[in-house]
Amino acid sequence: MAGRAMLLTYNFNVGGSTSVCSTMATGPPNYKIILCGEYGVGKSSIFRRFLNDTFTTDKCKKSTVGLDQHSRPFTVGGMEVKLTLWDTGGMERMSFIGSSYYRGAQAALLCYSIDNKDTFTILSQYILDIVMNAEGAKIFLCGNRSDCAGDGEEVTEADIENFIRECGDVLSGVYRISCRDNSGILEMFSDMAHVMHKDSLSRMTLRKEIIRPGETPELVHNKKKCC
Ligand SMILES: Nc1nc2c(ncn2[C@@H]2O[C@H](COP(=O)(O)OP(=O)(O)O)[C@@H](O)[C@H]2O)c(=O)[nH]1
Ligand SMILES: [Mg+2]
Repeated sequence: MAGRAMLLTYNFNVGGSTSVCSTMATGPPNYKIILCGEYGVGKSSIFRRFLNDTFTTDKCKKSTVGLDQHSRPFTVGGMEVKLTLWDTGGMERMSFIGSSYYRGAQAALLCYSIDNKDTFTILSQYILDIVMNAEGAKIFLCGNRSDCAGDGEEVTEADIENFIRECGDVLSGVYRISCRDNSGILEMFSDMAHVMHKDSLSRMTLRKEIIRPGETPELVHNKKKCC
C-alpha cells in the first residue's frame, strides 16, 4: 500500500451546490479551494506540492503572511481553468480561521492523516464549519501520508466507507495521497478541477434556461409568481 497513488472511486453528488466560480472578464474560470483539517495532517505539504512541487519534513516552517494562496492553471476538456489553493498558514493551531478563508470557496479539501485516526474522526466538525461558512462549496476527502500506512492506527477502507455513507451526498471526491512520495496529488487536483468545472458549466446552462435573452431576472421572477 505504501506510496501507492490511489483515486478511490465512489458515486458522488456532482450537482447540488450553490457556489458560482469567480470568472474574470478576460481570464479563465478561477476556482478557490481551501485546505481544512487538523494541524499536522499535511495541509501545508499539499500546498507546497501545489506551489512548487517540493516536500520538507520541517514541521515548524511557518507561513510568512498568515494566509497562503497560490493559483495554477489546469486543463479541463481542452479548456483552461485556474485553481487557487488556500492554506491556513497554521491558524487552525490557534483555533482561529477567519471567515475570509471560507468566503467564496468553490471547494474544500478535507484532509486527514491515514496513520492517525483522531484526525479522521474529527472531520464531521470540519464539515459543519465548511457548510456554515462556505455555502455551496464542494467537499473532497483527502487521506494523506499513504506512505505511512501500517505505521500507526490506520484509517481503514471500512472507516472511509462508513464516513461516506454518514455524509450522504456531501462528498464530491475521495483521494489517497502521499506528499512525501508525491503520489496521487496531481491526479487529485485534476479530478477536482473536472468536478468543479462540470458543476460550473451545468449551473451556467441552468441560468441560460431560466433567464432567456431579453429577459431580466425580475421578469423571470414575476413570471414564476403568476404561474
Ligand atoms: N511521511 C510523510 N510525512 C508527511 C507527509 N505529508 C506531510 N508530512 C509531514 O507531516 C508534518 C506536518 O505536515 P504539514 O504540512 O506541516 O501539516 P499541516 O499542519 O496540516 O500544514 C511535516 O513534518 C511533514 O513533513 C507525507 O505524505 N508523508
Ligand atoms: Mg500548515
